[in-house]
Amino acid sequence: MVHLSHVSLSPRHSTQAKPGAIRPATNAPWSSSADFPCLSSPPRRHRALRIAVLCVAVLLLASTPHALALAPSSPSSTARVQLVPLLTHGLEQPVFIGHAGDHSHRLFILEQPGRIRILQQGTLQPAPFLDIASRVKSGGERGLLGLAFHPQFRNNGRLFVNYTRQQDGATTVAEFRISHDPNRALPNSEKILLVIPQPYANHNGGMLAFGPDACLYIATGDGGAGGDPDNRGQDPHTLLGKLLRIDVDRGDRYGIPPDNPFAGQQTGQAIFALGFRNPWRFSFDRQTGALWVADVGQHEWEEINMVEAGHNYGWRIMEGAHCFLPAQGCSRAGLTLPVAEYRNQSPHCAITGGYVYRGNTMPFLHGTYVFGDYCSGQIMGLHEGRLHVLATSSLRISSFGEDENGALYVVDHGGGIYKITRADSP
Ligand SMILES: [Ca+2]
Repeated sequence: MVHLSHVSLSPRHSTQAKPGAIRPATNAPWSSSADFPCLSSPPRRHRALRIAVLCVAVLLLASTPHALALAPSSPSSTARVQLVPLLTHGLEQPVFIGHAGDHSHRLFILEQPGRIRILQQGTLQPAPFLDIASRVKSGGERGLLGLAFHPQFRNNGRLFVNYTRQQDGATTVAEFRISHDPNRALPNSEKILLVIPQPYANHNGGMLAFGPDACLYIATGDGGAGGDPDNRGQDPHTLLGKLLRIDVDRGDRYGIPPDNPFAGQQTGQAIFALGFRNPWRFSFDRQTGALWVADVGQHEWEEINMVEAGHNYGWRIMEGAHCFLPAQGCSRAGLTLPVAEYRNQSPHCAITGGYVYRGNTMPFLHGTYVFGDYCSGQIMGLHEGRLHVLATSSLRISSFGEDENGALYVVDHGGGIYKITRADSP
């Protein structure tokens, strides 16, 4: 159970947009591009903080190469977390939870078969927010996998999903819009932005999130099978095995931010970073803007990366901080190593990326990257280069999520939603 050293409480960062009610679709001009374009580069404060955080990470990596492996709970810890159940039935294979940033304090839950559900004031709404199950091929690593609300959602009603499409299993990123009823999106409003054919059923990535630059980031897996047989993670001409970055406020379907690493080239313009195997979940630190990507490993290592534009995170040359192909003596030139890793031996099997905690009820957890493992059910934290076990559970952790206040939630693939609280909370 948890034992984290106390850390100082930093000022909370407000992610709130300007006040105002949710506008029904018929009254909204859908003209967000004029007020909130995807920036060509991140805001300066985010960039400066990201560089500072990265420097710390690099120093830790350089000075303590063996500190990466999972450490036991710190004996100096003075605080613990617990999981408080919010929902334990009524959901089918939930794989994500998040908020719309619209001050409504609703939580939106993705059901893998193809529905978005709303948890409002503690009650699961019976009618889905969106039901596209007939368009989704679900099962295994396929299904409705990602959801992101436009940064100006409360004004423009635009949301984005990532799903495996029914007819051929291709990864599909599509936009939908809300209806007159703020608790219902319009199934027929679908606008498909991006279709990426999948050579195999597994490793579909799936996460979507807007960065502090208002660009939409998309995680893709390496296409599947095992060992990335076609070396897609390293191939800059395919969108598989990458983190992508697009501008949903420009272009016909989307635009390419001009500072994307391959923006001026024939292919791969949407690529932001490469060398991933199956980056199932990633997140932005709401205070610093740092981009944390958890990449699911092959047979040995689960890894956490701090991601920067144009960097290569190694797969399939490396698995975590270790050579994969070749198994020994690989060249690390030009590769960026993870900031942390742990072995995926039993009971662990696959990392589920989480969030840097920025809520205001657990100061001891402030600044800790909270994540978990799908098979072991352990909730873990990375803070100042050390890994800690924060809590143990029997959950199959499919995702984490944040609410508008920065509180963290755990999603149990078996059908539950849990809030992370202090162990001494009622
Ligand atoms: Ca890697």
